[in-house]
Parts: sequence; C-alpha cells; structure tokens
Amino acid sequence: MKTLEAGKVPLVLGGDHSVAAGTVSGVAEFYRRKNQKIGLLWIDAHTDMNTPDSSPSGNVHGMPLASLMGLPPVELGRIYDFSPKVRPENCVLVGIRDVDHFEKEHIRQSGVQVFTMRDIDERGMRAVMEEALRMAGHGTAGYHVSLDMDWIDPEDAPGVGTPVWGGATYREAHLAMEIIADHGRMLSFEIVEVNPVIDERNQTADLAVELALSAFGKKIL
Ligand SMILES: [Mn+2]
Repeated sequence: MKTLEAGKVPLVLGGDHSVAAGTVSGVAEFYRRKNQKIGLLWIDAHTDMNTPDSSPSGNVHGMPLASLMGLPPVELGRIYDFSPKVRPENCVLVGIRDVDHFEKEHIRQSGVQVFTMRDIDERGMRAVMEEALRMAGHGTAGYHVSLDMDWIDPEDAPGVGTPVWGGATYREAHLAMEIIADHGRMLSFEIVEVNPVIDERNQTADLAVELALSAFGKKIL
C-alpha cells in the first residue's frame, strides 16, 4: 500500500501463491478508494480455483484465485470488506494446462477469462497476450500481474512445487513480459512458487529475476 501511495509499482516475491490473496486484495483496495477497478492477469499452469471442499490436496496455494473471486476459503476472501476483488471479465488466466475436476465448475460459475496452453500453441504468445491485456485493462486503472513460475515448462523452470510438462518456453515467457512492459499498464507484479530446495543450480530463481526485469521494461536493444 505504501509503495502504491508513493506512485511506484510494487514487486512481490514468493513463496506460496496464496500470498496473492493478500497482494491482489491490497492493490484492489488502494484503487477502490479512488473509485477505480483493477484487472488481474493470472499467469499459471493451474487455475488456483479450488475451495477447501474441492481440493484433492488441501494445499492453500491452489485456492487464492477462488478466494479473490468470492468463493471459499472465506477467511482469505475477508481481507478488506468487498468481494469479488476483481470483476470476472477483468480476471484473465494465461497458460493453463492442469485443472482439477471441481475447479472446472468454479471457472464456469465465476465467469473468469481463460487462455490455455492450447490457445498459446494455436494462436501464438503475442496474439494471446494482446487479447489478455485488453480484457484485463478494459474499464480498469490497469492490472496486477501474478506470475507463477510453474507456468514455464519444467525444462526451463524445474524449481517449483507442482511442475507440469508442456509450459511456456524460455523465450515465450520473456516475450509475454516484454509485451506487458510495452503496454505500460501494470500496477503491481508478483513472482511466486520459486522453491530453492528443488531448483537446479538456481536456474528457476535466475529466470524469475530475468522475467521481472523484462516485465519492468528491460529490452534486448
Ligand atoms: Mn499458482
């Protein structure tokens, strides 16, 4: 909140993706006080829309987006007294490739926008990102970007808790961040799920730093 009040773009490093229940709530509250909405770009292999009842594992890092959209766990959703934190038409998921059975129903009910890995395969990263940013930015002050490192293929990012094959490549990931920087409407940024214990030669953490630099505007030339 202090960073936003200073007119700067917060960078949050995780850790468990459940941190997003706090970061997104805080950013949404800051703009709500100015009578503005925010968008949310959720870049992840998973949809993180489980509830305590639907989750096969019970892991809270699979639930933050559910709480932000007004579903249980209500304890997370109660951070600031409004819900949902982001309008579903401005909540855009990118890179999805692993969804639990009951999560599919939550996605349909909530009305969030989803681009799966198939969309990226068929249409290319550029087309998908342009459309995703347009949706997240429509009628909002801008958007929070929540980047789960398991979005990237385990070949390039092995140090995550729940790796899934078939993710974004090293270059696709940079391109997506570069497009976000070009648009200039990112309000806040977080990178999560880097796990140094299972990382290989710090590869995933190093890539996370590179991607943050690209998202904040570092260019090749
Ligand atoms: Mn996640």
